[in-house]
Amino acid sequence: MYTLYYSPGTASMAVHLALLEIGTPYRLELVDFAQDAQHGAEYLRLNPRGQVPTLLIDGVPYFESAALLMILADRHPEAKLAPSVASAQRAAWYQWIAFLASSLGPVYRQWFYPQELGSQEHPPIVREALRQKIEGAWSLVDAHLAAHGPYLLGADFSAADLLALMYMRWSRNMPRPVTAWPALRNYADLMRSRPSWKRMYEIEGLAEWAA
Ligand SMILES: N[C@@H](CCC(=O)N[C@@H](CS)C(=O)NCC(=O)O)C(=O)O
Repeated sequence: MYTLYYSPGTASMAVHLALLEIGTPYRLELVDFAQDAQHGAEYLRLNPRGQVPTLLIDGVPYFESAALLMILADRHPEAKLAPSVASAQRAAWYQWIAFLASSLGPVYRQWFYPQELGSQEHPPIVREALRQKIEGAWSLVDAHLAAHGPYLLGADFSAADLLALMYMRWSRNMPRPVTAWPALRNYADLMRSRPSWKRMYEIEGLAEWAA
């Protein structure tokens, strides 16, 4: 049994999508950012980073969205969220998950949390550097999809695409949203047509960037 500690539209989104794709029973626990619940003693016992997501698996808490996607994919091979172990596709799957989690995750975090770099608002030079890093990563993905799409692994959808979808959504109010790149635009549309996306929007009460 799974319990997902989440906040709407945040890094818990990819894990929520994976649970819906799998079709396994799960419970949702809202972590109320308005009440700073992510820093409360009770939640910090589950996730010492004070962040979402946290996934309880049979009562044991785990964190980091990319890791949670890989754990769920391995626990539910029938959902085909990961290619078979030792296949060439599996190697590419690790590559894309690691690329997204390391090249986009921390930089988005810096973009959205300037106080962690010491100011309430980034000085223009820092914001520009972060913008370039994010757009550089998306340009790489766009070129890959244009040559080898429609999914990150080619013909087959996988959990790597759920991680990409979450990060794509976060670009919606940035200077260059992913929909400004042609292949990324098609990819976003393809991913947003999945039933799991529509269901997650209903459950989390989201509206912006629905389709
Ligand atoms: N690397 C982490 C990042 C998690 C993260 O930054 N979560 C944000 C929401 S997107 C959060 O919990 N923010 C609340 C806070 O830091 O106070 C992951 O991918 O799980």
